[in-house]
Amino acid sequence: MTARPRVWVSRPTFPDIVARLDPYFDVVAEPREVMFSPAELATKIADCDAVIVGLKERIGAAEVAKAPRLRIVANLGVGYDNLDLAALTAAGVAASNTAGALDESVADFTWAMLLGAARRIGEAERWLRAGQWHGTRFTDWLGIDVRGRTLGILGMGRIGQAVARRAVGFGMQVIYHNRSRVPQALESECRARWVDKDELLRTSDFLVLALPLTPESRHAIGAAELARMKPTAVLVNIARGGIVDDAALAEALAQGRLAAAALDVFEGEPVVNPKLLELDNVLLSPHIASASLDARRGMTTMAVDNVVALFGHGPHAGHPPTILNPEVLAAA
Ligand code: 8YV
Repeated sequence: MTARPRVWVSRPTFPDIVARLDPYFDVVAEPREVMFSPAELATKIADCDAVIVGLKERIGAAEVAKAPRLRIVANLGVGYDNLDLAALTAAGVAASNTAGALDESVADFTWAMLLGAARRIGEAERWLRAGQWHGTRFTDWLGIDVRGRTLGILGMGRIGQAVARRAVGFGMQVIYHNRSRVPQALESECRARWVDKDELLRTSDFLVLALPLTPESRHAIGAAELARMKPTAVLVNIARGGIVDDAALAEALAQGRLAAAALDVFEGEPVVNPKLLELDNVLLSPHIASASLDARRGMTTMAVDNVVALFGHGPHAGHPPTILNPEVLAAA
């Protein structure tokens, strides 16, 4: 009897969804959240035909060289800066992400953070819990309204678009910067206008970052960009740590050159720049924008679907739904 293909799942997800692999594969699912060293990771994937991994697992040329049977890396996330896609493609290994499974949930969370920063919710809650509420004056806790203001979006992919759609209900104008323009119907639906990056920085009252981390987008918002923003503006990063120069941001916030920030992602996370932690005008969350039950279950389903389909099973047999390097399938 030929051995069944082997799948490694790098973190505990939803056992009922992962169980859909059982009819076709031998599955090894990690019972605990573990941060694997590169050597441990290489050992884990060495004899696998497929792996389902998260952003903490960095897979590139060195790892695939040690995994001769590997056919697919299914990433539990829409961003895939943890994968060296060129190296995977060169080795004939397919890669998939979870585009479409989390966009709406991340967009909801983006608005929670944007409004939370604008209306100082984190700061007010800390103050209340510290037992400092002995009364408030009429002019205490003044925040910033969103209505009538301009929302800027850097990176108008699926998440950026979902954020833009919600802006209509808040009565905002939307401007965006992206390599390519979105379809005109969507621009009209969201009253969105393409602008160059300079106009985006200078005009936005709220600037949401929704672009992938690539060598080109690293520090897309650094000291020079922050200096071009309005001192009354609020910056929201739900994209990736590294897109913002966190040290430059902390300085701008401390000096009142930017009104506030809301950050779900950080350079070097889970370590957060201590200067950010000292500031009241920044709302912080631990990279949880996709952490709704529906989104995380949807992401797991999508990763499983990609693996099952690549091996010719299930409803998408032969056509994994969210492959990042389809040229690998064409060559197979
Ligand atoms: C993570 C994310 O995948 O989709 C992405 O790119 O950053 C998140 O959804 C999630 O935090 C699990 O690591």
